[in-house]
Amino acid sequence: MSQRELARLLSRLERSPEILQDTLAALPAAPGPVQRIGFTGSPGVGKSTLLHAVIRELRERGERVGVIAVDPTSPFSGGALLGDRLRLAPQQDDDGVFIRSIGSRGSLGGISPQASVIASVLESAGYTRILIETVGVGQTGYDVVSLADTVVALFSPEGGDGIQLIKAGILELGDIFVVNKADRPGADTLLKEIGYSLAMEPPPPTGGWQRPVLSMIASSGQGAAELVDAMESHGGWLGALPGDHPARQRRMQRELEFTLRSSVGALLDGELRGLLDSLASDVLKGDCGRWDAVARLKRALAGQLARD
Ligand SMILES: Nc1nc2c(ncn2[C@@H]2O[C@H](COP(=O)(O)OP(=O)(O)O)[C@@H](O)[C@H]2O)c(=O)[nH]1
Ligand SMILES: [Mg+2]
Repeated sequence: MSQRELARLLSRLERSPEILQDTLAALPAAPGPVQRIGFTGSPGVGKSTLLHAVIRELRERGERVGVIAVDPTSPFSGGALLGDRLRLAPQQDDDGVFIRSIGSRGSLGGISPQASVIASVLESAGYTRILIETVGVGQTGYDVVSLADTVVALFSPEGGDGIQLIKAGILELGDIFVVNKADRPGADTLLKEIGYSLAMEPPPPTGGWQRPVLSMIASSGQGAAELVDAMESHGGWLGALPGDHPARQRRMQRELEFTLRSSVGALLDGELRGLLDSLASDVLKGDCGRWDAVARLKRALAGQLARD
């Protein structure tokens, strides 16, 4: 499938969700092993810059790369400024790189389901590495990372990230940790802090993977090869595990859970919004009890979910 055909197929799926199931079921299986890699970190930490360096490295290694950008401020996103377009230009001309961005809500029943659909389509079309850029934990990007086989968590000495680390739950989520902007003061300290925090944590229940903490200067590409090495190692480690290994079970369970949560959230924001609003008024007017309102919402939700 050419890039243009791919883009057209994805747009058609976004416009006509009713053809989704059949279209996905009819897609040929991915021709070989694929890996979904999620990149998460606060805005400004350098995710987009780092992705460019990673794309370049993966292309040099012969991989075909799909990019799904969820961060609305990302230069990959639609409506990018001219400067960003220029920055992206060489890679946009490359047939081995396909970039798709998702608006802040996602048009296929939420961001996660939409990202999941795009990833499946790209994998079927022979893209072997799917990079997912999202904003930091606690924002919309969090659940999207749960689609990833490998999670790269980014930090920078500029962000004051050190203290936030543990609260954010990212220690549990990340498979590879990157301190970006190693050219800035404080990078070494942050690197050590993350190392200590990981060492203090009880080992993750999934075990067996030593989570590396890498330092990088995304803007110059320094450290990109080491990061891609780590990504490949993690993919290899995960791929070699049996399907019933806890690490794979947890990943799949997380993906299914967040995809469902995302679908429900999208329904509450979309089709069920009107009902929600009118029930709220009814409760306030005393026409309906709150638990009755919740019960009616649940029934409507179940109906909508069954129709999807
Ligand atoms: N000094 C320095 N600046 C960087 C580095 N990586 C990215 N930046 C800059 O940090 C800013 C935010 O980068 P961006 O990739 O858009 O971050 P995102 O919001 O996480 O996607 C940009 O001005 C980049 O040029 C780095 O390694 N060192
Ligand atoms: Mg970005």
